[in-house]
Amino acid sequence: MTKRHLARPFGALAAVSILALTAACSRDAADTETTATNSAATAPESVIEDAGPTEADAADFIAEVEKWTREFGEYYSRVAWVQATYINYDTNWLVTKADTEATEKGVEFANEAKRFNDLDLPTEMRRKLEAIKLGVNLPAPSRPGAAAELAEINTRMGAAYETGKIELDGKTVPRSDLEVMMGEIRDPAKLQEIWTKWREVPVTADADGNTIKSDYAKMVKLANEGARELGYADAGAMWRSRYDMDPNAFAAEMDRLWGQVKPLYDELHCYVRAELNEQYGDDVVPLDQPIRADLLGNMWAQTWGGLNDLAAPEGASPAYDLTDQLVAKGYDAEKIVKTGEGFFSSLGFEPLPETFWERSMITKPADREVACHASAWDLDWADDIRIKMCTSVNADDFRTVHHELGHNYYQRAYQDKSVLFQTGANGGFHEAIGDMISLSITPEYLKEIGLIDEVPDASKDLGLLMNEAMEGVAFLPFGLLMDKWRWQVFSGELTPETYNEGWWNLREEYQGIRPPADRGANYFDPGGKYHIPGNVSYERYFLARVLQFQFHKAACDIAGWEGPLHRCSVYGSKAVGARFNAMLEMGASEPWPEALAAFTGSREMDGSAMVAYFQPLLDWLQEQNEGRSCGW
Ligand code: X8Z
Ligand code: ZN
Repeated sequence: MTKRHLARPFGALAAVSILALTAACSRDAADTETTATNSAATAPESVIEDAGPTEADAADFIAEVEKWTREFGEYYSRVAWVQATYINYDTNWLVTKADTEATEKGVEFANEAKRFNDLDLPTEMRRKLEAIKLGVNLPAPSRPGAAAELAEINTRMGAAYETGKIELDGKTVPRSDLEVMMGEIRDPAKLQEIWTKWREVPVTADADGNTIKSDYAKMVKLANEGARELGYADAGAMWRSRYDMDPNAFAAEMDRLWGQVKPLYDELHCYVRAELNEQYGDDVVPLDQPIRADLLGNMWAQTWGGLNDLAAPEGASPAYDLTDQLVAKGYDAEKIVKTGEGFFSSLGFEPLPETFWERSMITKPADREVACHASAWDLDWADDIRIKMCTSVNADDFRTVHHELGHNYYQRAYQDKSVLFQTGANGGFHEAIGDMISLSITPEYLKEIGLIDEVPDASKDLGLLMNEAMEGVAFLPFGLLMDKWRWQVFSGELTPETYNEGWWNLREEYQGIRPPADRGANYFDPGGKYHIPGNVSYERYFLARVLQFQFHKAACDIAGWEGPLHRCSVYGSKAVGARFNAMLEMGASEPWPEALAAFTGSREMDGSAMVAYFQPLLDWLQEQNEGRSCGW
């Protein structure tokens, strides 16, 4: 698995990780205790026995880690890129090997960083040492062979997820097609069939008898052992430690934010359940039960845009369908990406480099297995930025392209920082950049770029807000529970026997949904979501949903917008671009509240901008739901 600082695809295949990467030049674990840094060897103090490490030792150590990270990180990223865009025996072998080395080195450095725990150091050095300690996404124990075992498991899980075959009506159907079908089909039996088949993959054994489920349990054991060696309670606590605050305080912060936005979700759930009840009747959608997960227009019921037609407030449909418009105006995948680039250019960002267009994978190749889950990459800590997507011409992918480009522009903005700081202020920031831009894709903007011919008037506002809510509001509890589940797994509260039960308990409690049929303990339904076998933490997306609206509001204020937030587009605002860039170029060099303040003036993540954005819809939903018995 990967190092946070190593390879840096955002949202990429498991093996690779997310943040930036790891550490420095080589030495194996056994040497760590005895090998002094260069300065220790030359500085007079270091010859005195028992003298503790000095600031100069720490500086040398950090420089070593930075150098190794820069060099190995680029190598690792290129190996990971080749594997993600051409999955086969050999590329899996290569990525496993690189991953093993990255983990071994990262763990070694993380352990070594602890030597400086008691030294009084300048803030920036202390921050770099903390980054080194947290640099491994999933730490392996340092005993020989453990990193290789963990890397093998993770490569196998990731590849099994991406290449798992699903047959429908006697034909193997590409996974991305199945995802689209979940938003289009309205036959409950067919939906249930696709939903169920998708979830056979995590429990289907390979030739050696491994399943995603059995591998997941092995991964948990190893990663926990590794995390404990590094001084964390478990791997979940390690993941929660990346937020410049105590891991328990971070969990409480997530709950606080959820409390702010939950009223939006509760009203939306109540309304959508009633609409589904009208469509399918009491037997399929009883009004006092959680909603059947396969009916919500999405493979994971995480966003509900597939049901926009069904949810549209009467008389307030936006009068255009972005998917239809993209098709009607002859867009292809590349033109969608060009359009996204155009938005960033309008804010004053430099155009994407030529190499982006030469090296990105924008559509699904016909002749090989690839990891279709969208991701954005920075391969050389500089300008070799790319996206990897199996783009379809539809509104969903229009949004996802902006999301991915947000990662790329962030990566480019902080490229002059130390490699240890070349990541988001926190994980939520990285996911929120392109999403903030998406909120500026208003009808006015679409007209300006020629995608629609007429701007719907204010009588369509509720329809526009509803579409946005089916995306952003619907997502909130899913964004929250993914890692609640993982935290329970890593802490041992859930075991392989209770993985699935624990999953559905959370799905019911937070989302108010239920499986279409009983799911026994033998299933592993969380494994049907990319980020679980991929070991990509998910709290970042929940935070991004909140930050996205907070950023949007700040941007609209900077642009001097005075109308309703959902009609604000900051397209073309150089003032917004400049302030935005001030936050982006900081990377993780300062605690995230400083970055947040640089753009928004606030030092707290805050759900109130999201609530303000949706206020007119919330009022309307409350009226609609009057007399209904909401909840489950
Ligand atoms: O995984 C992603 C991105 C890559 S970072 C496409 N997202 C989450 C998901 O698909 O589940 C974006 C929204 C949530
Ligand atoms: Zn992302």
